[in-house]
Amino acid sequence: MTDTTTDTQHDGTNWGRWGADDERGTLNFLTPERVLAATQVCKTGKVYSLSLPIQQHGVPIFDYRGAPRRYSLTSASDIEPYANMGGAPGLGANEDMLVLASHSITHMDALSHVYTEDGIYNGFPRDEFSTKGGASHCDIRTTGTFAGRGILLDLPGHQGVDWLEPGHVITRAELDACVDAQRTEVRAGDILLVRTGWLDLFEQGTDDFAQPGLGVDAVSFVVDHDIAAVGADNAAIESIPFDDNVFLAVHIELLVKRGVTLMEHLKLSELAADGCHEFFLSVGALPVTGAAGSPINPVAIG
Ligand code: UVW
Repeated sequence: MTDTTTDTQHDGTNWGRWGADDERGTLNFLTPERVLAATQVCKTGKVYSLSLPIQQHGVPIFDYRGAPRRYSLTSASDIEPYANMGGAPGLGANEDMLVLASHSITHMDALSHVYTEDGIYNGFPRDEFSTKGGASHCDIRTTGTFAGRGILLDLPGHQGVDWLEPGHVITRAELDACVDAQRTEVRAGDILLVRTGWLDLFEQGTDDFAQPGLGVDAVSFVVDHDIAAVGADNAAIESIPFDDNVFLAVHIELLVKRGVTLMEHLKLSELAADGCHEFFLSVGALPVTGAAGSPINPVAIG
Protein backbone atom coordinates (compact mmCIF):
# COMPACT_ATOMS: atom_id res chain seq x y z
CA MET A 1 0.00 0.00 0.00
CA THR A 2 1.70 3.23 -1.08
CA ASP A 3 0.94 6.92 -1.14
CA THR A 4 1.94 9.15 -3.99
CA THR A 5 5.17 10.53 -2.50
CA THR A 6 7.37 11.50 -5.43
CA ASP A 7 9.82 14.04 -4.22
CA THR A 8 12.54 14.42 -1.66
CA GLN A 9 11.35 15.58 1.74
CA HIS A 10 12.86 18.88 2.86
CA ASP A 11 14.35 18.74 6.32
CA GLY A 12 11.50 19.04 8.80
CA THR A 13 8.88 19.92 6.22
CA ASN A 14 6.75 18.23 3.59
CA TRP A 15 7.25 21.05 1.11
CA GLY A 16 7.81 19.45 -2.30
CA ARG A 17 7.16 15.93 -0.97
CA TRP A 18 4.07 15.43 -3.13
CA GLY A 19 5.16 17.84 -5.85
CA ALA A 20 5.63 21.59 -6.07
CA ASP A 21 1.94 22.18 -6.78
CA ASP A 22 0.55 19.91 -4.02
CA GLU A 23 -2.30 21.42 -1.97
CA ARG A 24 -3.42 18.30 -0.01
CA GLY A 25 -0.46 17.81 2.32
CA THR A 26 -0.71 14.75 4.54
CA LEU A 27 -4.17 13.93 3.21
CA ASN A 28 -2.09 12.30 0.47
CA PHE A 29 -1.59 9.47 2.98
CA LEU A 30 -5.28 8.64 2.57
CA THR A 31 -4.97 6.38 -0.43
CA PRO A 32 -8.11 4.67 -1.75
CA GLU A 33 -6.76 1.39 -0.32
CA ARG A 34 -6.49 2.89 3.15
CA VAL A 35 -9.94 4.47 2.96
CA LEU A 36 -11.40 1.13 1.88
CA ALA A 37 -9.62 -0.63 4.74
CA ALA A 38 -11.01 2.00 7.13
CA THR A 39 -14.57 1.03 6.20
CA GLN A 40 -13.84 -2.39 7.74
CA VAL A 41 -13.13 -1.11 11.28
CA CYS A 42 -16.75 -0.41 12.30
CA LYS A 43 -18.07 -2.71 15.02
CA THR A 44 -21.29 -1.21 16.39
CA GLY A 45 -22.61 0.90 13.52
CA LYS A 46 -23.27 3.74 15.98
CA VAL A 47 -23.10 7.13 14.27
CA TYR A 48 -21.51 10.07 16.13
CA SER A 49 -21.62 13.74 15.17
CA LEU A 50 -18.40 15.37 16.37
CA SER A 51 -19.73 18.91 15.94
CA LEU A 52 -20.92 21.33 18.58
CA PRO A 53 -24.18 23.12 17.76
CA ILE A 54 -23.84 26.35 15.78
CA GLN A 55 -25.44 28.84 18.15
CA GLN A 56 -24.66 32.11 19.88
CA HIS A 57 -24.37 30.96 23.49
CA GLY A 58 -23.00 27.99 25.40
CA VAL A 59 -20.28 27.23 22.86
CA PRO A 60 -16.70 28.53 22.63
CA ILE A 61 -16.54 31.72 20.58
CA PHE A 62 -13.55 34.01 20.04
CA ASP A 63 -14.45 37.70 20.31
CA TYR A 64 -12.84 38.68 17.02
CA ARG A 65 -14.78 36.00 15.14
CA GLY A 66 -18.11 36.91 16.67
CA ALA A 67 -21.07 34.66 17.37
CA PRO A 68 -22.75 32.96 14.41
CA ARG A 69 -26.04 34.46 13.27
CA ARG A 70 -29.11 32.74 11.86
CA TYR A 71 -31.67 35.09 10.40
CA SER A 72 -35.08 34.01 9.09
CA LEU A 73 -35.21 34.66 5.36
CA THR A 74 -38.74 33.38 4.76
CA SER A 75 -41.42 32.10 7.11
CA ALA A 76 -45.18 31.80 7.58
CA SER A 77 -45.22 35.45 8.64
CA ASP A 78 -44.66 36.34 4.99
CA ILE A 79 -47.98 36.88 3.27
CA GLU A 80 -48.69 33.97 0.92
CA PRO A 81 -45.12 33.86 -0.45
CA TYR A 82 -45.93 31.48 -3.29
CA ALA A 83 -49.36 32.86 -4.22
CA ASN A 84 -48.11 34.83 -7.22
CA MET A 85 -46.31 31.70 -8.47
CA GLY A 86 -49.46 29.58 -8.34
CA GLY A 87 -48.94 28.14 -4.84
CA ALA A 88 -51.97 26.93 -2.89
CA PRO A 89 -53.28 29.16 -0.08
CA GLY A 90 -51.26 28.60 3.09
CA LEU A 91 -48.31 27.04 1.24
CA GLY A 92 -44.90 28.41 2.17
CA ALA A 93 -41.34 27.45 3.10
CA ASN A 94 -39.03 28.36 5.95
CA GLU A 95 -35.50 29.40 5.02
CA ASP A 96 -32.57 30.98 6.84
CA MET A 97 -29.67 33.29 6.21
CA LEU A 98 -26.49 32.15 7.98
CA VAL A 99 -23.71 34.58 8.90
CA LEU A 100 -20.67 33.03 10.54
CA ALA A 101 -16.88 33.16 10.58
CA SER A 102 -15.09 30.42 8.66
CA HIS A 103 -13.39 29.34 11.91
CA SER A 104 -16.55 29.27 14.01
CA ILE A 105 -16.95 26.70 16.77
CA THR A 106 -16.26 23.19 15.32
CA HIS A 107 -14.17 23.89 12.22
CA MET A 108 -11.35 22.84 9.93
CA ASP A 109 -8.26 24.91 9.09
CA ALA A 110 -7.46 25.00 5.39
CA LEU A 111 -3.74 24.81 4.60
CA SER A 112 -3.88 28.52 3.69
CA HIS A 113 -4.96 29.43 7.24
CA VAL A 114 -1.62 30.16 8.91
CA TYR A 115 1.44 31.63 7.21
CA THR A 116 4.96 32.45 8.26
CA GLU A 117 7.37 34.77 6.52
CA ASP A 118 8.22 31.82 4.25
CA GLY A 119 4.63 31.48 3.07
CA ILE A 120 1.85 28.93 3.58
CA TYR A 121 2.19 25.15 3.17
CA ASN A 122 4.39 24.08 0.26
CA GLY A 123 5.86 27.57 -0.04
CA PHE A 124 2.92 29.28 -1.72
CA PRO A 125 3.22 33.03 -1.10
CA ARG A 126 1.54 34.33 2.03
CA ASP A 127 0.36 37.53 0.32
CA GLU A 128 -1.74 35.83 -2.37
CA PHE A 129 -4.69 35.59 0.07
CA SER A 130 -6.67 38.57 -1.18
CA THR A 131 -9.58 40.50 0.27
CA LYS A 132 -11.73 39.77 -2.77
CA GLY A 133 -10.80 36.22 -3.70
CA GLY A 134 -9.26 34.73 -0.55
CA ALA A 135 -6.79 31.90 -1.14
CA SER A 136 -5.53 31.18 -4.64
CA HIS A 137 -3.78 28.08 -3.29
CA CYS A 138 -4.83 25.69 -0.54
CA ASP A 139 -8.37 26.99 -0.06
CA ILE A 140 -10.74 24.80 1.93
CA ARG A 141 -11.96 22.96 -1.18
CA THR A 142 -8.55 21.33 -1.64
CA THR A 143 -8.65 19.56 1.73
CA GLY A 144 -12.30 19.86 2.73
CA THR A 145 -13.45 16.35 1.88
CA PHE A 146 -11.79 13.24 3.24
CA ALA A 147 -12.47 10.01 5.07
CA GLY A 148 -10.46 7.28 6.71
CA ARG A 149 -9.72 5.40 9.90
CA GLY A 150 -10.10 7.64 12.92
CA ILE A 151 -8.44 6.90 16.25
CA LEU A 152 -9.24 8.60 19.54
CA LEU A 153 -6.57 9.12 22.18
CA ASP A 154 -8.57 9.83 25.32
CA LEU A 155 -5.92 11.40 27.52
CA PRO A 156 -8.14 12.27 30.53
CA GLY A 157 -9.64 8.78 30.35
CA HIS A 158 -6.21 7.22 30.39
CA GLN A 159 -4.87 9.51 33.12
CA GLY A 160 -7.95 9.07 35.34
CA VAL A 161 -8.95 12.76 35.39
CA ASP A 162 -11.95 14.68 34.05
CA TRP A 163 -9.73 16.96 31.97
CA LEU A 164 -6.10 17.90 31.58
CA GLU A 165 -5.24 21.10 33.39
CA PRO A 166 -5.55 24.38 31.43
CA GLY A 167 -2.17 25.20 29.91
CA HIS A 168 -0.97 21.59 30.12
CA VAL A 169 1.47 20.86 27.28
CA ILE A 170 0.90 17.33 25.94
CA THR A 171 4.09 15.43 25.18
CA ARG A 172 4.93 12.60 22.80
CA ALA A 173 5.39 10.31 25.82
CA GLU A 174 1.84 11.00 26.97
CA LEU A 175 0.46 10.11 23.54
CA ASP A 176 2.57 6.92 23.43
CA ALA A 177 1.43 5.92 26.92
CA CYS A 178 -2.21 6.47 25.98
CA VAL A 179 -1.80 4.36 22.83
CA ASP A 180 -0.33 1.54 24.93
CA ALA A 181 -2.97 1.75 27.64
CA GLN A 182 -5.84 1.80 25.15
CA ARG A 183 -4.14 -0.90 23.05
CA THR A 184 -4.85 1.21 20.00
CA GLU A 185 -2.90 0.25 16.91
CA VAL A 186 -1.74 3.34 15.03
CA ARG A 187 -1.64 2.94 11.25
CA ALA A 188 -0.24 5.12 8.48
CA GLY A 189 -2.97 7.38 7.12
CA ASP A 190 -4.94 7.47 10.39
CA ILE A 191 -6.88 10.56 11.40
CA LEU A 192 -5.78 11.29 14.96
CA LEU A 193 -8.30 12.77 17.40
CA VAL A 194 -6.95 13.90 20.77
CA ARG A 195 -9.31 14.39 23.70
CA THR A 196 -8.00 16.81 26.31
CA GLY A 197 -11.28 17.19 28.21
CA TRP A 198 -11.21 20.95 27.68
CA LEU A 199 -14.76 21.08 26.28
CA ASP A 200 -16.00 19.34 29.43
CA LEU A 201 -14.27 22.01 31.52
CA PHE A 202 -15.78 24.71 29.27
CA GLU A 203 -19.22 23.27 29.97
CA GLN A 204 -18.55 23.81 33.69
CA GLY A 205 -18.43 27.56 32.90
CA THR A 206 -14.69 28.23 33.03
CA ASP A 207 -13.63 31.65 31.78
CA ASP A 208 -9.95 30.65 31.84
CA PHE A 209 -8.41 31.28 28.40
CA ALA A 210 -5.65 28.73 29.03
CA GLN A 211 -6.22 25.29 27.51
CA PRO A 212 -4.43 21.94 27.46
CA GLY A 213 -3.12 20.91 24.05
CA LEU A 214 -0.31 19.43 22.03
CA GLY A 215 3.22 20.72 22.48
CA VAL A 216 5.95 20.75 19.85
CA ASP A 217 7.39 17.56 21.33
CA ALA A 218 4.16 15.73 20.34
CA VAL A 219 4.60 16.64 16.66
CA SER A 220 6.96 13.67 16.20
CA PHE A 221 4.03 11.32 16.98
CA VAL A 222 2.12 12.75 14.00
CA VAL A 223 5.17 12.65 11.74
CA ASP A 224 6.46 9.19 12.69
CA HIS A 225 3.04 7.57 12.21
CA ASP A 226 2.23 9.31 8.89
CA ILE A 227 -0.94 10.73 10.41
CA ALA A 228 -3.23 12.22 7.74
CA ALA A 229 -5.07 14.83 9.86
CA VAL A 230 -5.35 15.86 13.50
CA GLY A 231 -8.39 16.96 15.50
CA ALA A 232 -8.93 17.90 19.13
CA ASP A 233 -11.61 19.14 21.50
CA ASN A 234 -9.76 22.38 22.27
CA ALA A 235 -9.55 25.69 20.40
CA ALA A 236 -6.21 25.34 18.66
CA ILE A 237 -5.00 21.68 18.85
CA GLU A 238 -2.03 23.09 20.74
CA SER A 239 -1.76 24.32 24.29
CA ILE A 240 -2.65 27.88 25.23
CA PRO A 241 -0.37 29.54 26.30
CA PHE A 242 1.61 28.23 23.35
CA ASP A 243 4.44 25.80 23.97
CA ASP A 244 7.60 27.64 24.98
CA ASN A 245 5.66 30.88 24.34
CA VAL A 246 6.18 30.52 20.57
CA PHE A 247 3.03 31.90 19.01
CA LEU A 248 1.16 29.16 17.08
CA ALA A 249 4.17 26.84 17.48
CA VAL A 250 2.27 23.63 16.67
CA HIS A 251 0.28 25.21 13.83
CA ILE A 252 3.60 26.15 12.26
CA GLU A 253 5.02 22.63 12.68
CA LEU A 254 1.91 20.76 11.51
CA LEU A 255 -0.15 23.00 9.23
CA VAL A 256 2.50 25.20 7.63
CA LYS A 257 5.58 22.99 7.49
CA ARG A 258 3.94 19.60 7.00
CA GLY A 259 0.52 20.28 5.50
CA VAL A 260 -1.42 18.50 8.25
CA THR A 261 -5.12 19.41 8.21
CA LEU A 262 -6.36 20.49 11.65
CA MET A 263 -9.86 20.25 13.15
CA GLU A 264 -10.78 22.10 16.32
CA HIS A 265 -13.51 22.10 18.95
CA LEU A 266 -14.48 18.54 18.13
CA LYS A 267 -17.03 16.95 20.46
CA LEU A 268 -15.25 13.78 21.56
CA SER A 269 -16.87 12.96 24.90
CA GLU A 270 -19.45 10.53 23.54
CA LEU A 271 -16.83 8.48 21.70
CA ALA A 272 -14.76 8.47 24.89
CA ALA A 273 -17.72 7.47 27.08
CA ASP A 274 -18.38 4.52 24.76
CA GLY A 275 -14.70 3.51 24.78
CA CYS A 276 -14.77 3.88 21.00
CA HIS A 277 -11.14 4.45 20.08
CA GLU A 278 -11.30 3.27 16.46
CA PHE A 279 -13.91 4.26 13.88
CA PHE A 280 -14.58 5.23 10.31
CA LEU A 281 -14.48 9.01 10.06
CA SER A 282 -15.96 11.12 7.28
CA VAL A 283 -15.26 14.85 7.17
CA GLY A 284 -16.82 17.45 4.90
CA ALA A 285 -16.26 21.20 4.89
CA LEU A 286 -18.36 23.78 3.07
CA PRO A 287 -16.65 24.03 -0.33
CA VAL A 288 -16.32 27.81 -0.24
CA THR A 289 -14.00 29.00 -2.98
CA GLY A 290 -11.05 30.91 -1.51
CA ALA A 291 -11.91 30.18 2.15
CA ALA A 292 -9.19 29.56 4.75
CA GLY A 293 -11.43 27.34 6.84
CA SER A 294 -14.96 26.10 7.31
CA PRO A 295 -17.35 24.84 9.93
CA ILE A 296 -17.52 21.04 9.78
CA ASN A 297 -19.69 18.26 11.12
CA PRO A 298 -17.40 15.21 11.13
CA VAL A 299 -19.26 11.93 11.33
CA ALA A 300 -17.69 8.93 13.05
CA ILE A 301 -19.12 5.41 12.71
CA GLY A 302 -18.09 3.09 15.52
C1 UVW B 1 -5.78 30.12 15.01
O1 UVW B 1 -5.09 29.46 15.75
C2 UVW B 1 -5.34 31.46 14.54
O2 UVW B 1 -6.93 29.68 14.57
P1 UVW B 1 -7.47 28.15 14.77
O3 UVW B 1 -7.42 27.86 16.24
O4 UVW B 1 -8.84 28.17 14.21
O5 UVW B 1 -6.55 27.29 14.00
